[in-house]
Amino acid sequence: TSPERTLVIVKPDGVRRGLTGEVLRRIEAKGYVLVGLRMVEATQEQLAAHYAEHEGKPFYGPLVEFMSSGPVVVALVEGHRVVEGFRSLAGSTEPTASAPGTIRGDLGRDWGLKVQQNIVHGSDSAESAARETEIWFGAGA
Ligand code: DAT
Ligand code: MG
Repeated sequence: TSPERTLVIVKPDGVRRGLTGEVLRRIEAKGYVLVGLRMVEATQEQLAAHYAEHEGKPFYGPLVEFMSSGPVVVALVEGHRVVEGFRSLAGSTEPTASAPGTIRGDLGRDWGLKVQQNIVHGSDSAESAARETEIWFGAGA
C-alpha cells in the first residue's frame, strides 16, 4: 500500500508570525516527507468546502474570515500513520490547553478573539485528507 498522506495548512497567523519554517521543520524532523507545498490566498469556495463540517456553528463566519486574512501555506505530507502523527505534533484545538512540546502548545496562545488562532490545520482522517487534497492541490495530486 502507498504511504498515508495528510493535508497540513499553516494558517494566516502562523504565516504572519513567521512560523512557516518552524512548522515545516517539525514535520521533517519527525521523519515525515513533504510531497507538495504551496502558498495561496484561500478563496471563499475553497474555505467553504474545507470547513463544510462547521457550517452553521457560531465560529464558522469568523473562522472563514480569519482564514481569508492573509496567505496560507498548504503542505501535503506523507508517512506511515501521518494523519494521527501530525495531529499529535499539532496538539489540541485550543492552544492554551495544548500540551507543551506541540506546535500549538509551544507557539500558540489565546488572543481573546472569536476563533482559536491555532497556527495549523491537519486532516482528521485519511478520508478528510483525500478530500482536502483535492480542494487545495486539485484532482490527481
Ligand atoms: P481542529 O483544527 O483541531 O481539527 P476543528 O476541526 O474542530 O479543530 O475546528 C476547526 C477550526 O475552527 C479550529 O482549528 C479553530 C476553530 N474552532 C473550532 N472550535 C472552536 C470554538 N469552539 N471556538 C472558536 N473557534 C473554534
Ligand atoms: Mg478539524
